[in-house]
Amino acid sequence: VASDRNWWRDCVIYQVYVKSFADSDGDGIGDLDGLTARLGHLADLAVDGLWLNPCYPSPGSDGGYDVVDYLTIDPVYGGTAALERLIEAAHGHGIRVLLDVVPNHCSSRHPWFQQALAEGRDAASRQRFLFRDGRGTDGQEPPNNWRSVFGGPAWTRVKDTDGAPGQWYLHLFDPSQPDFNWRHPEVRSSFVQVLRHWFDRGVDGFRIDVASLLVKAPDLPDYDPGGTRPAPDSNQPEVHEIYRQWRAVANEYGADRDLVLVGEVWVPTADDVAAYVRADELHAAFYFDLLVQPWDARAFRSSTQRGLTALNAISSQDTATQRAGVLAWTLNNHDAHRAVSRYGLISEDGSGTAGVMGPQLRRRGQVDVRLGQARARAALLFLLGLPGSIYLYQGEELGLPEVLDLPDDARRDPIWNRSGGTEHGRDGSRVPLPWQSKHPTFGFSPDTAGEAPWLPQPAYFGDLAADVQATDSSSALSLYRAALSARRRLIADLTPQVRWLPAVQGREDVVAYTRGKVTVVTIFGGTPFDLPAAWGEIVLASATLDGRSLAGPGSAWLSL
Ligand code: TEU
Repeated sequence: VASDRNWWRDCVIYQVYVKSFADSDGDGIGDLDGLTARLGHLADLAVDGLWLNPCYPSPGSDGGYDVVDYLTIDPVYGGTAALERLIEAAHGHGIRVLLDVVPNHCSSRHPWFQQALAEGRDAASRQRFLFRDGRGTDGQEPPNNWRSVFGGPAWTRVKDTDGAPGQWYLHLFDPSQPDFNWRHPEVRSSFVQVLRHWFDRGVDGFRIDVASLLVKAPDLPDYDPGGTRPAPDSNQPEVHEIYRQWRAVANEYGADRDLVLVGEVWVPTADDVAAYVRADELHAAFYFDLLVQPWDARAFRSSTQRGLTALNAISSQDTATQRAGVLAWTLNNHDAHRAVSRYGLISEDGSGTAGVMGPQLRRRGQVDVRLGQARARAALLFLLGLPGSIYLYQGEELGLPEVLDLPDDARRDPIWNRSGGTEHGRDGSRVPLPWQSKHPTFGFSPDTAGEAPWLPQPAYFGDLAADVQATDSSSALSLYRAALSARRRLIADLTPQVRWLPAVQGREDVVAYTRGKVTVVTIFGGTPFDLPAAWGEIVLASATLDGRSLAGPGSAWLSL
């Protein structure tokens, strides 16, 4: 039965930040034909699917998460025809394509928001958003105390049609990203239409942006940090109804298509995450708890187990025909500092990090890149052994560090401005990829390109270019290739459950788990570790082996 082997239950998805992957036309901006031309890289890596960051028409005030038209692809990325070419070519390699759907908010230039502004305070068109009168004298104060994730208040005041100060609208992110009112039926039906539109064009699924935020508490009460959960701006119970409806839409396309919906859910607990993958909801939900852990044996192990325990609780309600979804594990994305730099941070510079997840995701300071790379390699093998779906972010297969020293005038992330320049934001993980060490722009753009890459590449990217790494068996790229193909080979032998092994050789810094015949072991510290013979043959290792002695930090896979 097809439903026994849903591809998304144990897939590896590669996240493409399209703007920074490969530029085919020389305008300094990555595009879909550039991606299509480089599909060989992804087929060689043996990924099962791609998730593309938003490439819809957008003013680009938040990297495309400010959408003007959900039903077309921006010409700067090649337009809808380029997406069709990509899908066909990717499917030819057996690679599926997921788009990013952004349902919490649109661009302030979206026709609906423009209409709401133009028609004034009593217009029905305002009901699609969250307009409210202000508090205080003449409504000068925002309607409540909510803060934007990017810093500052979550409300902006508009002018009435006569030019006088008018109502306020809610934006949990930038003021250029007004939040939709998800209690409005037209908002609901329009997104069902968006899903069908792309499913009908061969898209295999969606990553759902800030999936937990869509519904707000009725009456929009003040946020009380000591108050009861959920907070009024997040994770309201009614949000789950939306995904039941979306799941039903995906199901209509049948077992052959086996479409996938994966939610970006920044929610407080593992149980909150697991609730999104109940059998009739999303197929997968990101488990970010692991992404925010420090490089520490106990932290990795307990975070992982919290996720698995929560998922098991949900899965205990499985029936013969209805099964819960899976966790989506990840250590990198376009919002976080790259793992190499997070794990290689040796001293902090004490600078502020704004935003909800900023502090854990984007600490700044001095980085030991070699140490960070060794730890990130070890983390990869830890991750790839876990049950569920795995999400990789472009450039991690090259061991790229976060670019922490971009010139300030190059920064594009709205966090930079909204924090008054105290937080650098997320541009450092979005720098265009190096493909060919000896070419201008390291092969990101054609040699004859008229424009420089939209973010400047540091000179050391040349040493990390894909072409250099492809022929170096000790490179990050070679490890990623070997690890993904090992995962593919062994997956059928893996038991669904993870069993943690007791501390071996008194080493508190070593974590090991088994899934049937296969053992995954990670050394968090710097001391070598003797791989017990009882664990079987060494399948692969992220660090140097001397016989059965594995250098730390490092991970190995073994099989009986
Ligand atoms: O991000 C959601 C989000 O809240 C965080 O990842 C956020 O970027 C970070 O906490 C700020 O400190 C999603 C997208 O992944 C992100 O790129 C968008 O900017 C955001 O939604 C708004 O659409």
